[in-house]
Amino acid sequence: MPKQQRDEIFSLIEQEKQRQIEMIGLIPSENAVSPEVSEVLSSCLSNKYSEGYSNKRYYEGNQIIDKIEQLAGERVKKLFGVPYVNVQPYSGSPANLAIYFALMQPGDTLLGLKLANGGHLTHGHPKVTGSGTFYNSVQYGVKDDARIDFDEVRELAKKHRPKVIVAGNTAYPFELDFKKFREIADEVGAWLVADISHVTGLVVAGEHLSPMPYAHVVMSTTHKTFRGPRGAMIMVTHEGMARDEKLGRKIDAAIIPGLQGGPHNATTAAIAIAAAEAMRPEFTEYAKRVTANAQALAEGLLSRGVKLVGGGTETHLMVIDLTSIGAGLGTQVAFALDVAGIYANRNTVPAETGSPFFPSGIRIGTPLVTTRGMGPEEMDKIAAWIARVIEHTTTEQLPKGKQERNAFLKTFRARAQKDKVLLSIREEVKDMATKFPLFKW
Ligand code: DSN
Repeated sequence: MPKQQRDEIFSLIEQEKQRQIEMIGLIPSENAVSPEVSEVLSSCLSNKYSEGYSNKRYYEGNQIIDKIEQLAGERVKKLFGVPYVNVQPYSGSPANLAIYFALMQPGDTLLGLKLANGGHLTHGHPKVTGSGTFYNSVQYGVKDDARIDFDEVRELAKKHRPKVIVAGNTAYPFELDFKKFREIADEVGAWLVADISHVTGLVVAGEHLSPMPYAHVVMSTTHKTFRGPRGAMIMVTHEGMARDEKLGRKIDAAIIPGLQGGPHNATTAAIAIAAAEAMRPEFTEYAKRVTANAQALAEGLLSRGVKLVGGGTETHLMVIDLTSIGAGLGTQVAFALDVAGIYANRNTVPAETGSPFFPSGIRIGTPLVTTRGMGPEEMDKIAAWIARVIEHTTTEQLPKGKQERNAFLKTFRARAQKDKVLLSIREEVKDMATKFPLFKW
């Protein structure tokens, strides 16, 4: 390969690494993997095709891959105390689709949490998603206190008789009550699917209620608080097996031939590594520090007058609510934070008065900063920087019309990139962030 072409991509990777080291990452679905997970991901395993399952492959030469996949499966089953797991899903979205494919017919009813209230696109977001168009999607929401409205869940379940109820989220700061979901699922004969992608690490450490005694099927991505490679796993719990002993085989068939081709074997091996890491006492300590840091970050923000959806957090994440300052300010604040060295993502809030592109919230969380070894003292500093950025960049309200908004954003971005206050915060952030390596137990 010509050196220049090689260097082009390797220098960009180096720049991205430097960006990650110098900045503070608060996107709650991101993390940094251990050197071992990283090494396995770049191994020769990705050279191999292995469609099928152990001892039943469609390609030869899979003697070793079989052992790797079995090892990954055994470790995950042991970690979560479940009788079945499939570690082949490419990521959370295809994994959720595979579960629906196994449990429902097109047109059957799916009940999930609204995207704007903290749910995920694949939980039946209407019109634009597969889950919202292949199935009859009905969506529940949250109450004024930003907690799930279980009266509404029950009412909708009784009215629409869903085949599947999804208990899961991506921007919901409170613990999910799987027991209540299961009671409702039983009342209408629905399957209960728990999507614990965000909180898997917390579940392992006992920092979040486990869905295993309640849900029939549990899905998790493997790269968020679980801190493994980008991938996913689908578990069938004893509850699921009791209801349908062939459920595992149905999930397998939904993955391949249903929706996927060859599994990503390097990812499978990295899941085996991550599962072993999650069995260590250091991981439990890590997950406890994630929630303690989230508490410290929330307190630091609240004490500086920054409002949070639901008034706080019980997990690793929280959503800053800018509504009281002005509708739709999330986009400009997220951009300004990025200039200041802190990256997060704009997000809708439950009582949204902005729009999906100009929402009024910022979603933040502590999995990555905790992996880097930061603690409550650093969380307070981060809260102070966020509060300064919000105060500094929300003096102007967002204009009303679409064109006016886009024009405003363009000039806002140009100004922010040269803004002295934001750039001086960026230096302070860099000074602190570079003291913490990307991965530290
Ligand atoms: N994109 C993930 C998240 O940020 O929560 C969910 O798919």
